[in-house]
Amino acid sequence: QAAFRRDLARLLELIGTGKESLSFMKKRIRHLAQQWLRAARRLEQKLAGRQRDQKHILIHIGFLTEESGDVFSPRVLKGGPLGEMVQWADILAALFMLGHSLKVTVSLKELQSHLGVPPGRGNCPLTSPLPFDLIYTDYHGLQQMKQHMGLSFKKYRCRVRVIDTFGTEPAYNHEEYATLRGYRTNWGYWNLQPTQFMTMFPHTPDNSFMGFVSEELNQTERQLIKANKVSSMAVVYGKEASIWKGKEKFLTILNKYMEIHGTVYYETQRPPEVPAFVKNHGLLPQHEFQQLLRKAKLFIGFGFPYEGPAPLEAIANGCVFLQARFNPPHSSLNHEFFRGKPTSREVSSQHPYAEDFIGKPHVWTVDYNNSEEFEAAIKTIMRTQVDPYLPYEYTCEGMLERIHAYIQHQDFCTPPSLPPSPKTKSPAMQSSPSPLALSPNSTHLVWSPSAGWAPQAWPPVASLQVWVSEPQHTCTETCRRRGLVCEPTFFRFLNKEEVFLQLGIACDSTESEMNHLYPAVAENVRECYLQKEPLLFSCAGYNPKYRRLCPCRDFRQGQVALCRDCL
Ligand code: U2F
Repeated sequence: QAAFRRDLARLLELIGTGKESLSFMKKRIRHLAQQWLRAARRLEQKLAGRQRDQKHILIHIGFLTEESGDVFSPRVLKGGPLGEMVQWADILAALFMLGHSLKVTVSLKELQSHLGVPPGRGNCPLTSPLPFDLIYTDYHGLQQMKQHMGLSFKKYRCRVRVIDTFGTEPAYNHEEYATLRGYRTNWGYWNLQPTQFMTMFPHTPDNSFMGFVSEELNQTERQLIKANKVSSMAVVYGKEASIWKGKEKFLTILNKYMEIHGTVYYETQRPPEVPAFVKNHGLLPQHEFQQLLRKAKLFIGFGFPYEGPAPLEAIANGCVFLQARFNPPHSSLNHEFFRGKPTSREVSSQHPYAEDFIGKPHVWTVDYNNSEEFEAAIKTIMRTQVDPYLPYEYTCEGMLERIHAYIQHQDFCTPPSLPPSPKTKSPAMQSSPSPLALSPNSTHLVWSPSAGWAPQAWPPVASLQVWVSEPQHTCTETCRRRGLVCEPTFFRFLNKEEVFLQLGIACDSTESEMNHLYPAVAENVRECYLQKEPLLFSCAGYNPKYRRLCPCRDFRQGQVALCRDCL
């Protein structure tokens, strides 16, 4: 049984020393310790003594190893990316607070010793069983494990969880398909279950949403913030000088109304990209940056960095976040930053989570090419009262709850249960009767109580709804429009010939093929397609030729990763 921890001191010892990145993470953990403790107590009460097994967990942070170049650590104090370290610090804290037994490594040597690979032996199978139930790592770490575990990597890869900031779509993950269809990238084709990849924001339901946390405020702090807000104070998002390049036009407009603050790293002199009218504080320690946000009214983004933690922190501290809409959206197909990343996701603004999950009055997404719209937004924001806001999924309790549920229920090592069937065509294409039934208003399918079969599924199948997409929509979008979320683990229940019939779709022929858009129907030619390869079940992707069959589910308010009965 795993027991919730009562302090974080032992974790700080486990993390080790010798790198700026590790010091940053430890400082963060120390600073948020009380918040983690309170959250753990609340979750403990909520779970009311439920059985939770203690797992042996290895956390191997590959991007911080010398062997992968460790380009991040030397830039921690120089304005380099901190988002990844924020997330790893929070993952460590959450796993520790939940009471699991942890080993943490940031070097190849330590990795080998924990895995039981004798030094210098390299690419051989492990001689004894892997001593970990779970391994949290990143793409760099995955590569290192593959190189040093030999054939054991294949055997144990179901225990791996990959922390993957921007996400990996199924089409890029499946080696053969990615190679055949041009989805091959530097990072993809690991043939993992797509939900083994864990993202920083809920970018795509094809991956699991891991997240991070932001500081929470108590009632007194909220009141203080409201009383001390300076309605004419703006902070610019971006600690690297390059972000400010070419932004004079916007800064000049903004400067007409507000005092502009920045936290841009510099060595001795003001960076030339930052105009003289800006009050630059230099790169601040994280807690001082939060203090600055508490006073400011506006946090303004100029397009980069994409999808970082800072806008959530700003909104949590009562700022309005103003950002640019990207039209056309940025993606791996048209933007250097995303090129080679294993996703075709279209990024519609600097921070799509802020835009879609939070929105007005906290978030304004406007067309920066239109100076009037930009200026009008600033004027309205200055007059608008907003309260500090933090979505539940970014609180410590929300993160603990989510990771607890994943650890209890996600099992990639046991094959999923399928309906009993006398003749099996392929694991993805069963010939048994459909366990689904038409909803009372005949718009979609739901799990039929008379199916006489209750699969060991998580999320539980009672939350399933099957909808047919419009030709120009992904399953992610199809579910979203119905107030639901796409649930890829349910695809296996609707990948059946009979389901087309139940949905009133006429099929002149039915083929089973590898295609990340299947199951789907090409309506004009009345051809139906089933998915042949379960690893390619995907919420992402569309083609105007097809209407897709989409598995949707409900979700808990403020915790999109979990369905209502998922805890
Ligand atoms: C993102 O990385 P960044 O580090 O650029 O993300 P930010 O949103 O700027 O925030 C990272 C943290 O930096 C902190 C702030 C955030 O938690 O509290 N900070 C600070 O300590 N001192 C300051 O003066 C200002 C901010 C993203 F997270 C990465 O995944 C991406 O790789 C990167 C590029 O898109 O953007």
